[in-house]
Amino acid sequence: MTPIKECLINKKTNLNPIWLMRQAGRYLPEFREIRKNNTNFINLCLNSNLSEEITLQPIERFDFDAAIIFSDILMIPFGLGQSVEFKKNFGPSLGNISLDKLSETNEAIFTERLSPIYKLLQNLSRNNKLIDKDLIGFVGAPWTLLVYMINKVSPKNGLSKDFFNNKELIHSLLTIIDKFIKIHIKNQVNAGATLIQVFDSWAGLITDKFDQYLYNPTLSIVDYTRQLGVPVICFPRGISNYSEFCKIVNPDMVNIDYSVDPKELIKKVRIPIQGGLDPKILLTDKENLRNKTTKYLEIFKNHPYVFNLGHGILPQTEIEMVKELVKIVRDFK
Ligand code: 1CP
Repeated sequence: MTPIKECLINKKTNLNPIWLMRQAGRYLPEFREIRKNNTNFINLCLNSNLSEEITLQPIERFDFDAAIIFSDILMIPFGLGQSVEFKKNFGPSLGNISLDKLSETNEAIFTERLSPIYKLLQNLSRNNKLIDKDLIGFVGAPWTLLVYMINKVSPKNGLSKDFFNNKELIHSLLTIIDKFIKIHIKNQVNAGATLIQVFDSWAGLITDKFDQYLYNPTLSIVDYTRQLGVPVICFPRGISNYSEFCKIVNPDMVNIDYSVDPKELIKKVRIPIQGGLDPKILLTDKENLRNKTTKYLEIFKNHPYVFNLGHGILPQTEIEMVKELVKIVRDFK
């Protein structure tokens, strides 16, 4: 059994397996080299050979315990026929949606559009470099996908004023999103994903109706993934009540962000925990990195814990600091 599964399923402590969110990508020179010649990000995600190479780059450098496929949460809107573009120094930009147009996409069409992602997983699951490692497939959570599909650009400066205006659209979209997230998970599992992570990057923007936007839709995805026999990790970034989330949604593991006090959380939460370290710590110095990393490891000594960050690794992170982080975690006794 892989170290992450030992932790998740057998609740082993002190193993401290490690992988990093966004480990494949922007901070790696070998990624930037490939990206330079592949300016269309969606096409890069749909190139199984290059995606395989990019997925393996951090494994070759740092020997992480899991590979996360090089893809994006916005491949679901793309698969549904909504246009998705990534603009330099701006981020994602999505096209207008109409329910009529979305309803033209059935399971077969969606699966065909995203077939290179499933081919990527099939190839990786046969790759010797991933023996004894997990292969992580992922999806955006319903709320976060709803946000991008309606807001059409990153909500980092807030949701548009009219975001909640069309209740019928929101209701219908959530039904469609639920269906296609499940199809995408099923396809990834059939192609060899051994774990699924659900990224709810904008969960912190939910201020009321938690049942409608956070708990019920996420629970539906978690229950479905479990039925497929694959463990599921949830990352509801920025929410204020992780212990309530764990009680209601009860995923196999929860990834915490860096605003969570880990000492307080383990008093209330029994399920395995992943992550927490502020990615900005990797931009400081080795001594500070050691102190902050060791703090997490000490706190989680008697709790099943997978080392990770409290959000994705930052583009300006130096390779040397990532190497040091892996060493600190592996040497911890
Ligand atoms: O070179 C580039 O400019 C592309 C940068 C990039 C990369 C490397 C984007 C654009 N996506 C990715 C890959 C990616 N995205 C992965 C696989 C690689 C890995 O994890 O190692 C994963 C898991 C994601 C997930 C993702 N995409 C999330 C959830 C995690 C998070 O960071 O919160 C989100 C919100 C996205 C949307 C997205 N993709 C890319 C950008 C710039 C954004 C928007 C972020 C925003 O709204 O501000």
